[in-house]
Amino acid sequence: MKNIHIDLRSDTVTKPSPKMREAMFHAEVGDDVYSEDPTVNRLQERVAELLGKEESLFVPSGTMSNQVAIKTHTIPGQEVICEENCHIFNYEAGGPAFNSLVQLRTLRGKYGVLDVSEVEAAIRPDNVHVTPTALITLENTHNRAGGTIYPVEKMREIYALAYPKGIPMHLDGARLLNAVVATGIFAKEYSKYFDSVSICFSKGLGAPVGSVLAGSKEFINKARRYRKIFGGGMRQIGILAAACIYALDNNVERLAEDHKNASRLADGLRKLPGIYIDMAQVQTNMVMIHVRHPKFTPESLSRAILEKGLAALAIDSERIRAVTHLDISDEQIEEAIFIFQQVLKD
Ligand code: TLP
Repeated sequence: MKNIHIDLRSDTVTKPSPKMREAMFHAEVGDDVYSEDPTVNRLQERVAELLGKEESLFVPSGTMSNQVAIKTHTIPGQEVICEENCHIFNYEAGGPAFNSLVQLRTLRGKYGVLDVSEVEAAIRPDNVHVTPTALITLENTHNRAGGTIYPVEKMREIYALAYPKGIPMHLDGARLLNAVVATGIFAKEYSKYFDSVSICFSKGLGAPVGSVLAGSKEFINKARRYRKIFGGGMRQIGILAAACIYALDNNVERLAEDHKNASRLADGLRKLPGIYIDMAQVQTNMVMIHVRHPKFTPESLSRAILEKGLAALAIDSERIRAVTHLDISDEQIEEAIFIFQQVLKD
């Protein structure tokens, strides 16, 4: 690995701060498989309250959270509707097929947002030939769409369609708190349209590990069993939950700084030759950098900036993704713009 000086590959690269580590050091612990870890219980109560759900469950990762949710909502042979660029479809290693024996029905969204009429058309009729629709999943903020915010009224429309048909909804809210901070809309307001909601602490919130899945008491009871089957029943993990509680207390409001940094980065880069940035997409802590340069592809440009200590991921044949987070300062954003300038000039 090159010497990375500015790491914009993801907000997952954040490292626990000394104060977060101190909170972890002092955490009270117990055996969480027996539901006896007081710090985990405290975190779960707080997240359930934050999301307006009866209960919640600590899991090791966002992937496990989504996978446990899909397993809990479905039975083999069913279909899950999702947006074609969502994390569940693109980055969970085929988990829905592997773990739950379900197929995904992907729909194309705009900025990750689905049109309710397309969702309606995708819901299967009651017919022996077709795969029953068991679940609809949405993502907020939407990662591959560039950290875009899912408008709450669009969620409400899909809920109004799904609820009377008895189709549950799951929200991959890995970065839901980015949307909350950017819009001022309460987390509960987003999550009330969903039967289950997953949030992550290991992204912009800066914890080393941890996601929480929230839902009804009945849903969480069932999910707890699947978490155990998936190998996610852990023991004295109050030390991890303490990092998440610290993040809730200290690292939520400051997400606004990451959003400001992403805007600044986008604004600095969009003026460079061979670079296109859709500014409407820059809503939270990500910048999708379209490379339209005679000399560079996303891959070769990301290699060239890495030579100068700046890391960002080429995510497809058109784009580099840059993600701002709590380990990136204002000065580093200016430096990142400068590095792009230099490389594109050379
Ligand atoms: N996203 C990671 C990579 O997996 C792509 C990243 O660098 O952005 N939901 C969403 C929306 C996510 O962006 C991620 C992680 C997850 C779920 C999974 O979380 P983890 O990595 O904890 O399994």
